[in-house]
Amino acid sequence: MPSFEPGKIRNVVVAGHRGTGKTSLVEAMLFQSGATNRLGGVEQGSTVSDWDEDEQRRRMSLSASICHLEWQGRKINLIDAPGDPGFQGDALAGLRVVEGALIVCSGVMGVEVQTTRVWRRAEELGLSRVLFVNMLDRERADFFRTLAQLDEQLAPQCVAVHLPIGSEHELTGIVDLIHMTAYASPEGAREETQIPIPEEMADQVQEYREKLLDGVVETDEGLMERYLDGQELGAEEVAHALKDAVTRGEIFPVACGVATKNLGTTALLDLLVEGVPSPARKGSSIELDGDGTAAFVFKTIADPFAGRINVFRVLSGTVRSDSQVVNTRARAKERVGQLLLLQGKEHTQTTEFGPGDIGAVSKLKETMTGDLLLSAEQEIEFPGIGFPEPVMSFAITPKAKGDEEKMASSLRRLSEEDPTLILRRDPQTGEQLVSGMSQMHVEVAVDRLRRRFGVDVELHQPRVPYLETIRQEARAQGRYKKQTGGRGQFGDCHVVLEPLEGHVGYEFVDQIVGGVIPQSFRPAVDKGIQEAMRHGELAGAPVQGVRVRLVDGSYHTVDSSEMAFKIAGSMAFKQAYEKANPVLLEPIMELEAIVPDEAVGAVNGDLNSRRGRLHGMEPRGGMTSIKAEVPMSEILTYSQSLTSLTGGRGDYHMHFLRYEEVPSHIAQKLISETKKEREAVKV
Ligand SMILES: Nc1nc2c(ncn2[C@@H]2O[C@H](COP(=O)(O)OP(=O)(O)OP(=O)(O)O)[C@@H](O)[C@H]2O)c(=O)[nH]1
Ligand SMILES: [Mg+2]
Repeated sequence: MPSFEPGKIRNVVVAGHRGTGKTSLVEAMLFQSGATNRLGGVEQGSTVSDWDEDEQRRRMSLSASICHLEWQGRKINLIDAPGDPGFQGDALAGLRVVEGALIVCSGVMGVEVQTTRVWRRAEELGLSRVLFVNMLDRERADFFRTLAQLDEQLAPQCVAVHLPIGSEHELTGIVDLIHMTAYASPEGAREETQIPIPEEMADQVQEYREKLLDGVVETDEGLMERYLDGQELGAEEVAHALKDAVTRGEIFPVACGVATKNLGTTALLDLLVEGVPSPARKGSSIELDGDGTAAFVFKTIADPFAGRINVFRVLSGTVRSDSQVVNTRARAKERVGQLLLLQGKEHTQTTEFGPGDIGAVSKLKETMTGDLLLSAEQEIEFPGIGFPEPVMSFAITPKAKGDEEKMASSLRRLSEEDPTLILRRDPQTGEQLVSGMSQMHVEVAVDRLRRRFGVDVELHQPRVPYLETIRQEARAQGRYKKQTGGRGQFGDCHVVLEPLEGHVGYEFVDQIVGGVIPQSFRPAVDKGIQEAMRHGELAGAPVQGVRVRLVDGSYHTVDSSEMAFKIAGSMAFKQAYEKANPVLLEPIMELEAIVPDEAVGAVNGDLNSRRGRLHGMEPRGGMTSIKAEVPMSEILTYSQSLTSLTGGRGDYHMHFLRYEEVPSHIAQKLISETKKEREAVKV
């Protein structure tokens, strides 16, 4: 494919709720445009964009696919985004680099949770939006009911540009109200063909054409005057004015069809060409400027054959093969070898991508998703993707002993590919944690570990990293003496424990006077104490927030050793600790939940029952943001609860805030559980 000038490119993300037919629609557009010569199906696992083995097995998209086609001499880059909320990272990344969003919804289900979310996101980014009401062949599908919902729930400027001919299983074609023509998809032939507008639809077509014109002329004064004068407006003029209005986000055209029957694609492709602004257009969401080359990497694929592939959007200039770029984050020069044109999993080699285009490159060394590649050092700002924070964590362990390192390195590769999959080792519990956007998100990662890297793993609920600390000063002596035959052991020390501000840190203060413990043995006391602090006596959790003063002691010229003083230190600490009123601390998280207004009562009640403390509510356009502090132990499985409390419409994120004392009745339970565990070990 030759390089396209920016005016002849359209970049579009295909997004929407799960299972609304986005992948099928992309498949149909590729087929109708001649980019492919057969119409694959999701059910057969034969589509261009759901090429990954896990996608085919689950019959759903798990990551964005990059496709392209040519229509009316324009290159349309399509990013087929997954609908499942667990895989939204890719949809968000895609939306960041395009001018238009094609939002697909089902004619049966209408506006769903994810439809609204994608809509809002596209709105925030100032993208042109085209809607497609799909699945009109299904039972109980209704284009007009869906249209009314779009108007009501998304924006009153959603205007039908296509109409269905017939309905449900008797749907036979669509009418294009912009070009005043119609299309049918004859059984067997599969390629959509143009037909005359059925005569019996004349009145309805007239009605909706007028609605469309009303909408369009509202946005254009010149047209408005002539329209009110009763002059006939030409198809081209209308298309032109519509394009302007769509570009400015003043009208959201609603198309329709049946993706699996390749019905509605011709008119849809026309609409994308005419309605979505090209990268060259002033005022489009990503302005191109500057002399040099700049490209933004919005996706990274770990390809089993080609290695790592970075997918980028050219912001300015031309990216050429066999050139050099600078990665601004890694501050490294990267050699661009082969450039790749992606069509799902297929990639063809190519030599350049011009401004505004979307392309890929393999074998860069340092480059990751979110990076900027420049031809030379220059001042350029491009806001990041803003990936959402993961909301669920699991502890992950290999099934086979000895697979730890392999598991860790494979997980690292997966998380490079997917920035919403986060790895972390909890320093306190020592557990390897993996966090993601949903249970399924993490489970898919587990599948991939097995299939791609041959590592079998298990997921567990992570342990809460409790801590222990003291509430008052206490003094104790630790005396270790073993003098039976031969050389003995002797160490003796007195320590005072004091609570440190904020329950954090550890200090060791040497206050020995007169050398009652020789200098050389004092660090051993410190060491012994630190070892004892690793597992507090209450619940075996690490002890923090203690200052230890070493105040007195004695020694024996022959029997004293570092070893003996280490043990004495540990003994002294343990005895003083018991008297220092020790308590258990738990991590408190700061949580923000964004929920539909009608769910606020239920969500607040639930947070209360989780020992949550509410500290603020704010309206967010039909939704309410609830802020609360909640103990981590109570919120490990919050995601499922929030989903059921809000019918899947609630979102939340949280982060660690501070440690706080565990209320005594709960602490008692934890302490007795630990005791039982310890006794079980002893038996
Ligand atoms: N009857 C009918 N079925 C459709 C239509 N479009 C898609 N399907 C079917 O609906 C299911 C979901 O289609 P997909 O194309 O995978 O939907 P998607 O939006 O890409 O799904 P995710 O990427 O997982 O969110 C598949 O079984 C399709 O065959 C349609 O227009 N009519
Ligand atoms: Mg899909």
